[in-house]
Amino acid sequence: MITDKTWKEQIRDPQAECMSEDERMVLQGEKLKNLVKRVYGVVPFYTEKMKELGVEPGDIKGIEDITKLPFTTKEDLRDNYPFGFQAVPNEKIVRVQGTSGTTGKLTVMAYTQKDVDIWGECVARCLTMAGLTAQDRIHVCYGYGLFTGGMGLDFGAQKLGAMAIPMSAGNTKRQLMCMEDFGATAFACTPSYAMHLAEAMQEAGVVEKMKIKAAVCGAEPWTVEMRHKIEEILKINCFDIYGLCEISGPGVAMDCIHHEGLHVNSDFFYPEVLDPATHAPLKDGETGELVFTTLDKEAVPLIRYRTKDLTSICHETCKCGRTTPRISKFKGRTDDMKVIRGVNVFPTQVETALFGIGEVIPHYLLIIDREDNMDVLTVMVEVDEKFFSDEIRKLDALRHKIGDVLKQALGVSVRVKLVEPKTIERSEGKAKRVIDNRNLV
Ligand code: DLL
Repeated sequence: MITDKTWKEQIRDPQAECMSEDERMVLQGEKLKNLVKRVYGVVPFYTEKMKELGVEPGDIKGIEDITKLPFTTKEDLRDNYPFGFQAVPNEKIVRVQGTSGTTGKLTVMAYTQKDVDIWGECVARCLTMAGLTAQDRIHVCYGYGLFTGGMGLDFGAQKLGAMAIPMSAGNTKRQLMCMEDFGATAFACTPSYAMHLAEAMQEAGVVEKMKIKAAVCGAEPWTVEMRHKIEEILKINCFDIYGLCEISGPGVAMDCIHHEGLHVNSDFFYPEVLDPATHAPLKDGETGELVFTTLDKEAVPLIRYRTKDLTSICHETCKCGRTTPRISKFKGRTDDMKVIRGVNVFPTQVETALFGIGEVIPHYLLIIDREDNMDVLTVMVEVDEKFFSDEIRKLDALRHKIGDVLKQALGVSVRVKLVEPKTIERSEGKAKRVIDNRNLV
């Protein structure tokens, strides 16, 4: 759906984003050789791992040699917390950002000025992909602070020459007031918060007053159905932006107006999709774990970082003209996937199924318990105000209908708990979709 009549495809750096596959591989190969030389003998982790594998910097002659190199995991970063992977002297570091894992210590990443510049450039490419230019005013409601969302979008807006409005998360009423008063033309936040903002604008009757034409949403998995819903309410175009703190932050990849996968800024970040169990490279279209090598990063370069995100890759040229490899919308993470009575379940499957049911709204929560040694999945679902009824019979029928749809979609039976509109907590950052009580037992 291209809702903006003045829409015109723009590419910020055609040389980088539209180069041939061969040219890109040569560039990536040169950068990889240089990267290995930069870390070998400097970052003890890589020196030791390469010695263990019997690989020396001279063995890396091109990008195809990447498979000779060791992997890096989140656990490795934790073991070297906070700055054990640093590859440059302290005086070159200009900032740190972090990610708050659900368990254990933070993952902290340092940046040189060049790292920040490249990060901003990647986000600027993404914003251009969303049709934005220096004329635009970008309302950023990702959190500022250690989380990379706020600063990342800010750096990108600045590079583009657009106006960054650094709102950070929270206080929805104030967000709407500033969006309207400052004439914001785009906003950036998590998809779950975008949905909440869309509903809030609708309720306040201010949709028509807004100048918003695009939203740049990411940081958590979301479905195409959720994108359509936000686009429909606000009559805008929504885009899916991906990134992770370890690799830089938002802007590692984003989908263009054709929404046929997220374009990876692969002149800076080399993507591989591997079988999570065997680590064998997968063919285009096959789903596996996304692994990234940061080709240019100076402060904390990472080799073959295992993201745990599940996706597939496509190397065909996109309708937009970009030749950058595209990764499919994320299904979830290897550690997001819940195994319920032997069946693999992702929260996004529940989201897709719920969008097919007219009477509910896409706010949901999965609760997993163990009763008599059996996994029990309860899905809490909000009923749309229009359909909420005092009649037990009607609600019972709806509950059964949702239960049948979910069983069909997931392959396991589900207990459905209907709740009144606005009962499930709205998140201002990443939404919490699952409570797994089984670990507590
Ligand atoms: O979430 C960076 C970011 C900020 C991306 C703002 C987009 C927008 P972390 O906190 O390190 O960084 O979390 C990274 O979030 O490995 C994915 O599991 C998930 N994630 C990020 N973007 C998407 C997306 C930021 N578009 C982790 N779709 C990643 C699905 C996403 N999952």
